[in-house]
Amino acid sequence: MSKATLHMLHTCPFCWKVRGLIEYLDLDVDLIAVNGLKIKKAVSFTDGWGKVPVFTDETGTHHVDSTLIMKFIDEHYNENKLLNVSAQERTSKWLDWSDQKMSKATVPILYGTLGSAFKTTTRISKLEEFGFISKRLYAWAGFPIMWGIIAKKRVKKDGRKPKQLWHDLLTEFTDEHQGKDFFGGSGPSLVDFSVFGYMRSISPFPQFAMLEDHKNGIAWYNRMNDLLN
Ligand SMILES: N[C@@H](CCC(=O)N[C@@H](CS)C(=O)NCC(=O)O)C(=O)O
Repeated sequence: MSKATLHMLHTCPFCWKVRGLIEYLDLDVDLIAVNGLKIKKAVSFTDGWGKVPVFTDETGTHHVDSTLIMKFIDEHYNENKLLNVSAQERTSKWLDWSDQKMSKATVPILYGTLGSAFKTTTRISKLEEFGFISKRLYAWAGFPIMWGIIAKKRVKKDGRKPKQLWHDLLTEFTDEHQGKDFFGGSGPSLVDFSVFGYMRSISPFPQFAMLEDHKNGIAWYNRMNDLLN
C-alpha cells in the first residue's frame, strides 16, 4: 500500500473537478504536477491514455477520465454519498451536461480573443511546471495556436460571446437548483463538484471577473468554496 497520487496540471479544468472532491473529502493524496508539454511522457504508465488527470489509488491501480475518477473516489472513500444525493438519472444527465457544455465554454473564455489568449498563456507558463525553454516556447507559441485554431472556431460556431455563453450556462445550472443552495439540495452532489471544477479552473485568470458578474452563479461558487478543507 502506498499513498494515492493525482497526476495533474494546475490549469486543467478536468483536474480541478477531481481536486475539489479530494479537498472536500480531505483525502490524503499527493498532487503531482506534470509538464504541460510532456503530458504523454509523464503519464506513459496509462497504456496510451496519455491525458491528465490520472488518479492512482493506494493499491497502485490507475484511474483515468475525470468524471469516472470522481465516481470512483465517491464510491471508495465516501460510500457513494455524493452520487446518491439526488435521483441517479438526474445526476447522470447533468454530469453529461457539465462535461459537454461547461468544458466547451471554458476554452473560449480563456482563449476567445487575441488579448485573452495572450493573458492566459503567459499566466499558464508561470503556473505550470515547465522547463526553462519550454516555458518560453509555450508562452509565445501557445497563444496563437489556442486562439487561432481552437477558440476562434468554437466562438464562431456558437455565435454567442464567451461571457454570454458562460452566463447562460450558469443560469441554466442554478435554475435547476430549484431555490436550494446546491444542485444536490441542501448539500452538494457530484454534479456540483463537476461544474465547480470547470469554473474554478478559470479562477487564476483575469477573465474570472466576467463570471463574478453572474449573481446566482458566484453565490453558488462561493458556497462551494466554503465547503473545502
Ligand atoms: N475526458 C478527459 C479529458 C482530459 C484532457 O483532455 N486533459 C488534457 C489536459 S486539460 C490533456 O491531458 N491533454 C493531453 C492530450 O490530449 O494530449 C477527462 O475528463 O479527464
